[in-house]
Order: sequence, then C-alpha cells, then structure tokens
Amino acid sequence: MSATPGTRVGGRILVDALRLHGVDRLFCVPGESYLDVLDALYDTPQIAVIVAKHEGAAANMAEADGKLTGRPGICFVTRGPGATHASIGVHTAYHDSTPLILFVGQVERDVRGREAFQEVEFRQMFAPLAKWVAEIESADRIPEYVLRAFQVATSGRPGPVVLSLPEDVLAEESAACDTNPYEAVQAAPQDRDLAALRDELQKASKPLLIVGGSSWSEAGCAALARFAESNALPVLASFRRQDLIDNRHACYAGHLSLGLPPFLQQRVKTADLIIALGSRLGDVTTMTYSVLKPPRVAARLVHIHPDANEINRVYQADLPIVAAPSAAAVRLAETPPVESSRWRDWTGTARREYEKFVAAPEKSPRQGVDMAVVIRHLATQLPVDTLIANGAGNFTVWVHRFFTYKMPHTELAPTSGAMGYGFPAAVAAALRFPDRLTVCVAGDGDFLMYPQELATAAQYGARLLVLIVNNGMYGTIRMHQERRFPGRVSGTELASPDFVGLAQSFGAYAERVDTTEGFAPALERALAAPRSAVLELRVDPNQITPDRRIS
Ligand SMILES: Cc1ncc(C[n+]2csc(CCOP(=O)(O)OP(=O)(O)O)c2C)c(N)n1
Ligand SMILES: [Mg+2]
Repeated sequence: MSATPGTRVGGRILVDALRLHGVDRLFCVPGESYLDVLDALYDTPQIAVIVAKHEGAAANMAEADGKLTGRPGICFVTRGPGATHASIGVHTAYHDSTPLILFVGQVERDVRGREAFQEVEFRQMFAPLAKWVAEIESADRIPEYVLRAFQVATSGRPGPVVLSLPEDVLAEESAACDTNPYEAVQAAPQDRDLAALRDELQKASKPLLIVGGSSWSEAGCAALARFAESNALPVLASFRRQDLIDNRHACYAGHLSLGLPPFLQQRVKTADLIIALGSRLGDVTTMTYSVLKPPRVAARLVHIHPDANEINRVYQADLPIVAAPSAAAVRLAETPPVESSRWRDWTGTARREYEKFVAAPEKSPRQGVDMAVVIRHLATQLPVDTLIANGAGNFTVWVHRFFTYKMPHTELAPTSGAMGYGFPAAVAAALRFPDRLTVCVAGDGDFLMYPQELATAAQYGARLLVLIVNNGMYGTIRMHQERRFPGRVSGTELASPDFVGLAQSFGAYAERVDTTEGFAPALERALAAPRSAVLELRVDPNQITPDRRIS
C-alpha cells in the first residue's frame, strides 16, 4: 500500500532504518501484529528474512548472528506468545553481552491496558532481561528509537534491546526523517592506565591473564596473543570464551568452566596478579566466587571492562580500567614488555598442566561412543575456521575440554547455560558463513528443544553437521541428583525418538553411530553429503563426565 506523498508508513520507516543501520538478515516468526513490517520487507530484497519455526529458536539465531558479527542480531516476533517464547534469546544476549534487538509487535495504542488480545506490558516483562526496553508510541519517532536501540545494543558492554511496536504505529503515516547510521562507541584505556598496569606486572611474580567478555575484534584477539607472548603470561579463558586465543598457543593454560579441575583452581588461587581483560569474573568463571573470593581477592587485581558499572561491582580492583577489551589489548601489545624470566616456570607449568588435562581422561566408557576420542578427532581433522556450537548439558564438558578453538568467533556457546541454544545458533552460523563448516554438538535433551529447526535449515539451504550425544537422559541433572539423592532417579529420564528417522524426515542425511571406531567413517560420509547431516552418537549413560561414572 502506498502512503500519502512525502510520508511513509511506520513499517516502511522501520525497515528503512534497519537497512540504513546495515541489517542484511533478520530472524522471525510472523504475526499479524507486524504485518506492515512484513509488507515493507516484501520490497526490501537487501534484507534476508529467515522464518524460524519457534520464537525461542529465532531469538537464539539472532543472538548467534550478533555474536558472530558484532552487529546487533535482529529478531521480530509477535505480542505475548511470540515475545514470551523469544525471551530466552534476550536472556542469553544479556548474560553473553551480545548485541541483539528484539522487535515485538504490540496491540494498538487505544486498547492498551485492557488486557487486549495477547497484550503484555513489555516494558515490565523485559526490564530485568534487557539492557533497554521501550515502546515506540508514534511513527514520527521510529528513526530515533531504532538508532538508540542500535547504539545501546553495541556500545560499552553490548547487550539486548527490546522495542515494542504497537500495530497502529506501524500503519501510521509519518514524514519522519531517517537518522545517520549508528556507530558503536567504546572506551579506550588512558596512557596512565597502561603505565600503571606495567608497574603492576613489574612487581608481580605469578601473573595471570583472565580473558573474557564480548565485542572482541580479530585485531584485538591478535593483539591479546602478542601481549601474552611478549610478557610470557599464562592466559585462562572465562566461561565459554575459549576462542579468544588460539588454544595451541604456548601461553594458553585452560578454561574456567563448570566443574573446574583442581589444577586450575590452584592456578587462580595462587596467582599474585590477576589481569581480568574483558571478563566480568562471573559466577561460573570464579567457581561461584570461590577461587576468587569477593570483595577482595588475595592477588592484586587489574580489572579491564567496557562497562564502568562492572568495576568494583563484585571485586575490588586495585587498578580499574574502563576500556573495550580489544582497544585495551591493542594498546597493551604496543606497550614495551616487562622482564618476565622470573615467571617463566609458572607459565610453562600452567601450559603443561593444561596439555596433560586435555590429553586423555583416565577412564574410557565401557560401551558406546567415546566422546573424548570424537572431540579430539574433530579438533585435529576439521578446518581451523570451523564454527562449533553447543547448548547446555554434560556433553559440553567433552567439547570444552577436548576441542581446541583456534580462531576468534568460532565458539557459539551460551554463558547463560541455555539448553537448546546450539542448534539454532549453528543454523545462523551456517547462513552467515556458507563457505565454512558449522558443527553443532547437542545432547539428546538439548537437541529436542528445537529439532524442528531442521526445517529452517532445509528451507534456507543452511548446511551444517549436528552430532547428537544420546545418553537417554538429562545427564547434568541426573549427575546432581546422584550426588544429593543417590539411586532416586526422578524426572531425569529421557525417551528419545528415532533421531535418524526424524532427521531424514526433514531431508537431512542421517546415521546412527554405536561405536568409537564407527565415528570417523560416519563423519566422512556426513561431510560428503550435499545437505545438512545428523549423526546420532550412542554413548554410555554411565559415563557422566570424562572422569566420572554414575556407578
Ligand atoms: C532451557 C533449559 N532448561 C533446563 C535447563 C537445566 N538443564 C541443564 S543441563 C540439562 C540436561 C541436558 O541434557 P542433555 O542435553 O541430554 O545433555 P546431557 O547432560 O545428558 O549430556 C538440564 C535439564 C537448562 N540449562 N536450560
Ligand atoms: Mg542427555
């Protein structure tokens, strides 16, 4: 429908704004609440519209796209039912500091507050989940709100923004003018910060660099490696930030993950200088604030974070620096290195301990596929730029321990611990990088959250490989259950479908693998398939972690 000359309808203004801010793809499930947006997209071939089959998946896809590109992932959903489904992606984007904008169709302005059909007060609903949430109350102000949404999502500590769009605002005509494209603004360290940090290093004998956070650029990651190398600093990755430094680097010393092994606990506890670069030093990274006890840690603490609100929030920093991690890393790499010979052993031992840890678990499973062998095979055989996605479950323990991440932005894993993240994230990754290999490793429970997204992958020609680690249970919860209520299995069993038949029904190549030896040839066949492939790996339910058996 054409608008009065000199005006555009709200939906058109909004889509023009998306284009202007560089959007080339969005993820959605349609709703009658935002028909004007869909109609504007009809004439906007520059924006690919990926229709997921569940808003939780759509939001996870958008979150993953944001993680991979550093630009806001874009998601559109409808009122109450759509927005409640999509909320998981907002939560993950918040925890993961990922730029994301969720647009929600809303009821018309003049019925607001009556509990109209599917009405929800989104400003309240998303208040604790999003970095910013707003409702656009007139078409005239769409450009202003959209610019602010991009700005907020990408600046400082990136995060999710939710914009609620009353249906009649999208249909309203307006002569509103477009804005300039957004520009993410990030703080950089000051000269005196760098000098003070160098002083701290000069006084240290057991320094430790803990890296984390988002908004890292390739240049920032390269600078991080140079800084660590020239100062011989051991580097630990925060929870699910393992791709910030090549895991084969001599300075890389491990991952601060769930079930932290004693050698890593010890490493953190005995450091006399901790440089947290980009990391919040969150719950999982600090083993629920135990290896680093707030508010004052035993070591000297240099805390570099893009958000001033994170400084002295939990840990008292001896040297607080508000800076984007990449900007800080680039400046640190330019700073003359300090004399590091006194901690050469400390760093060498840290690396050797890590190498021993990832070499081999003490116990291999009594039956089924050995996941340690599988993940090590992937680590050595797949291209270095392979994208690895996962959700939550004990199967991720093998992934995080035995995979070697080699390039920035190759790890798609939710620090929020959301099950169901990995597969939609992998679909988004395969669409963003069609020439690279994307592998999703999912638990049986994890995969069953959004198996229908096989249809989305097929619909848009996303080619990826899914490994379903089938142990017939919600293993993580069973593990916790066995610890607290031994032998009383309750609510943690899982009856699987025929995964091979399921995947084939969506047009994917699929096979079941029952033995460790069967994996490598099955992988070859799967990778040779001209479409997405699913391998169901039957694993020993008794082998609950690489080192532990339920029995
Ligand atoms: C959306 C969501 N629901 C529930 C949980 C709690 N939870 C964490 S791991 C897990 C079990 C995962 O099962 P599966 O994917 O089969 O992996 P396994 O632990 O068996 O390897 C559950 C239920 C969660 N983290 N996220
Ligand atoms: Mg399972």
